[in-house]
Amino acid sequence: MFQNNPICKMLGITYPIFQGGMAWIGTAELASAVSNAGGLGIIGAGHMPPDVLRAEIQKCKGWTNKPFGVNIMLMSPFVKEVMQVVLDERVPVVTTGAGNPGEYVPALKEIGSKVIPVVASVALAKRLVRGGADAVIAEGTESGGHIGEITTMALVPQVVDAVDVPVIAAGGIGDSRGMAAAFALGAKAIQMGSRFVVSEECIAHPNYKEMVLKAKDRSTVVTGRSLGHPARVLQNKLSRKYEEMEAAGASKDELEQLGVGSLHRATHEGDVQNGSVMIGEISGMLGDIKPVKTIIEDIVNGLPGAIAAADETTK
Ligand code: TUI
Repeated sequence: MFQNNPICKMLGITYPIFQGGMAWIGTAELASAVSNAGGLGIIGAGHMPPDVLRAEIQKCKGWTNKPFGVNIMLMSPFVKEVMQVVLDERVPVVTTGAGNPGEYVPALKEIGSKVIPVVASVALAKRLVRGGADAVIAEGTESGGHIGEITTMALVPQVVDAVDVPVIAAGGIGDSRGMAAAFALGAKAIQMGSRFVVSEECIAHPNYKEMVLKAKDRSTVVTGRSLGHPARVLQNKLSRKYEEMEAAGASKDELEQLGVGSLHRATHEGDVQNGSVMIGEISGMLGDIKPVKTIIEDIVNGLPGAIAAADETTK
C-alpha cells in the first residue's frame, strides 16, 4: 500500500498521514510518535521562542530516525528567528500556517527542506506553488484553531485543479472514511490534528482531552472573526464571554486581551472553562484515547473497507 503515493515518495514516509503542527501540544513527544508509526509528525512552533524550538527539535531527533516536520505559525512574533532555527537544524519538512510564507521559501529550499504551506484559498495555493512550494495542505474551515472560510469538501478539489503539486487535505478528517473521501477529492495525503489530540502521547492536560471526548457535533464555535483571525474552539465560559463582549461593541484591544495566554491555560493548566479549547468539528466522533500507532493503523486498515463501501454504492 502507498508504494506509488507521491507524498510518501517525496518525504520517505510509510503512510500519507500528517499530524497537524499544533501550538503547545504538537511537541516532540507527539511528533516523534507519529513519525515512528510511519506518518509525518510535526512540531508546532506556535509562539515558541527560538531556543525552545531548538530544544524540541533536538528531542525529536533523539526519539526518531524517521523524517519529521516543524510547523511555523506566521503570526508568531519570533517568526524570523524560528525560521533560522529550522534552517540551522536542517529540518526535513517545514509546514506553515496563518499567513503567506512566500519570502521564506527560497532559503528553505536552498538547504533541501520540503516546503509545504497550509492554504485556505486557491489564490494563495497558486502563488506559493509558483514560488517553489513542494506541496500544499488545503485546510477547510472544519479544522480547529485558526481557520479559513471554505469547507474541505469545496476547497480541496479546487486547489487540486489549480496546482500541479500534490495536495494534502486537512479539516474534518478523523477516520478511514474521511481519508477515502480526501482521496476521492484528489488529495494525495491527509493531515489530522484533533484525532491526535486524544492520543496517549499528546501532552495536553487530561481535562482538555476529556472535554474533547465529551464534545458533540455542534460543540464548537468560531470566535475572533471581528479581529480578522477566526479560531474554532469548544464552547465554554471564555467563548461565551467573548461573544457577549463582541455583541456589546468591545474594542479590538479588549477582545485581543481575552485571548492572551488562553490556549496555554487550557492545554497545560487544564482550565477548560477560562481557556481556549481549540479543536475541529470532528470532535463529536472522537470517543477514545488511543496510542498514536493504533490511531494510524486503524485508519490505514479501515481504508480498503471505506473505499469498497463507496464503490458498493455505485452498483
Ligand atoms: O494555523 C493554523 N491553525 C492555528 S495557528 C494557531 S495559534 C494562533 N494563536 C493566536 C491567533 C491565531 C492563531 C492555532 N491554530 N492553521 C493553518 C491555517 N492557515 N489555517 C488558515 C490559514 C491561513 C489563513 C490565511 C493560511 C494563509 C492565509 O493567508 C493569508 C494571506 O496572506 O493570504
